[in-house]
Amino acid sequence: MTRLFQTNELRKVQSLDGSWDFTAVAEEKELKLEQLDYRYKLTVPGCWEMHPDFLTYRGRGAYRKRITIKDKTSLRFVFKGVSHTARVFFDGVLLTEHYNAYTAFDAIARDVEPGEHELVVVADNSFGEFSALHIPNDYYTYGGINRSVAMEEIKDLYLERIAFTPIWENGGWKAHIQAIVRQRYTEEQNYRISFELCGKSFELGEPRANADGTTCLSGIFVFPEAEAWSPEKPVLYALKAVLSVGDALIDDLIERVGFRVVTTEAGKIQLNGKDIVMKGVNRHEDHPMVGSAIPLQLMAVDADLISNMGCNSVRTSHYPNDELFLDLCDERGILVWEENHARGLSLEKMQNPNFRWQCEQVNREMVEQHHNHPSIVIWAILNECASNTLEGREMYKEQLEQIRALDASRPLTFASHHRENELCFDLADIVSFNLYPGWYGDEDPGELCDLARGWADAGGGLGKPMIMSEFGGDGYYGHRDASRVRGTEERQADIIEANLSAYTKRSFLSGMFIWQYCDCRVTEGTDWLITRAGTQNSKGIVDRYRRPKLAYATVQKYFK
Ligand code: ADA
Repeated sequence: MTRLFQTNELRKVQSLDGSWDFTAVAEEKELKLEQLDYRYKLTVPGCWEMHPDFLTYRGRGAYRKRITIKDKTSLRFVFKGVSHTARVFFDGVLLTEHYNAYTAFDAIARDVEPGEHELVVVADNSFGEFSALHIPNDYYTYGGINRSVAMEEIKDLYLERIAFTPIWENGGWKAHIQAIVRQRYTEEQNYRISFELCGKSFELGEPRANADGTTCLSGIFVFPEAEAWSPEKPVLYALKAVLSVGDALIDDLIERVGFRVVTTEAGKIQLNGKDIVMKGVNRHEDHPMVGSAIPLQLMAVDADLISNMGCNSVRTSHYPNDELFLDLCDERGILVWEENHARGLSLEKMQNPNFRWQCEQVNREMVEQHHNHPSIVIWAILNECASNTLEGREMYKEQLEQIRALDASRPLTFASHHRENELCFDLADIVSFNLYPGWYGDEDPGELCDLARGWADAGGGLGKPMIMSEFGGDGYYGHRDASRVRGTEERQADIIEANLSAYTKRSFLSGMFIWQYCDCRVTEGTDWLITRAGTQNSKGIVDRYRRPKLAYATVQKYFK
């Protein structure tokens, strides 16, 4: 299942989730698909680390699915996430390659004859020079097809995407609606797209094809009947688009949208004109039994626990999330800070020749693919990277400008740990600090937060909203001790108490995100970060199995 709502009524869509054939692919071997011996069955979505033979396997793995086609057609395979590099073959022919576990991509096979065919996905989760973003880190890069796969039947002309941007003007709702159409041949085509939204029907203007086969049609429409989306009342609407040529209906696409606007003014963040304070947690997609391939049921458990703690927000640290989770947030009115994929990259790591294109791609895919989620109120980039250097600043600038050009309707930020040495506050709309008073230092959280406001004001962030994007401390589940020493649940609860009591009193804060929602697996290694006890980051308010620690009640006390 890829979404929580029906995405098409006309286009034929079939889920390819289920059981796939699998084999590891030896590193030294040149890839010869026909020689692979698929000895295993793995589930898709899934991570191969969940199989007893691949618990810590890092390398390549091939997944195979046999597909039977009745009538000649063109097939579009949509992969919501393959970790971390994918090569997709159809009947032995390479269709596409994609890097990054956390964004979707497609692969198209044209004019497929009736009969049996073979889809093979070679996934690779190895670390090395090629991979600038997936590196040994304080979370785990699993291997496999970790999100859903769908197979669609498409025509020569099809709707690739719809972008919906709500506008509040003169006391009423409007929306800027864009349709991106792909066509196989670049000659001019006569077609039209009719839309339905909020009981209103409308059409988009004259199509003109670009050389690459895409056309973007756009218009602004008013919706007098629309009700606003808000955390208190998350009203969602189906936006239906149908593409036709003459009388023939060719293709369709349904999106789910909400009317809301996000602004930043006078040092605060506003949702529909009202100041908000984001009270949330940082969440990794991780669980001992499924790795990063979190099923819907477990996502709902996460959303329930997050809400039950009293949170109104979640930060998708440190990568774009599975859309099913974003769909849940849309439905439940949970505010989302979504960020691109990067954690703690030094300047040297940012100088990897693949860093820029890999960031450009993940930024574009994140913003285009998740544009219509009303729950996403902030886009962010590059958690704790080299924003304290001039060369790093250039890359922050480039990426923030790229995102702003793709979507100017949401404020931008990045989480910084550089304190008074931060050089990029002027580039963002919101200033955000990762500080760990009580854990990595013994400062008083309130005094440190006031100092941080000063660093922001002096460093280009004057008049901008401020968020404490990370704070917390380790607490090993079940390790309780009256001494309240570091690592006990008691000490963790004390740290959370001290931080929340300071931040909830400070009216200049527009948000606070606890590090972190659940404990997560980290890469095993000898670097200081990844020598963490139990090979896990234990700052979760719940443990990896979602069992609440003592700090859970502390969070409720402040957030509920
Ligand atoms: C950083 C980082 C997190 C996590 C945290 C910690 O601030 O952004 O990913 O590693 O520290 O637990 O130390």
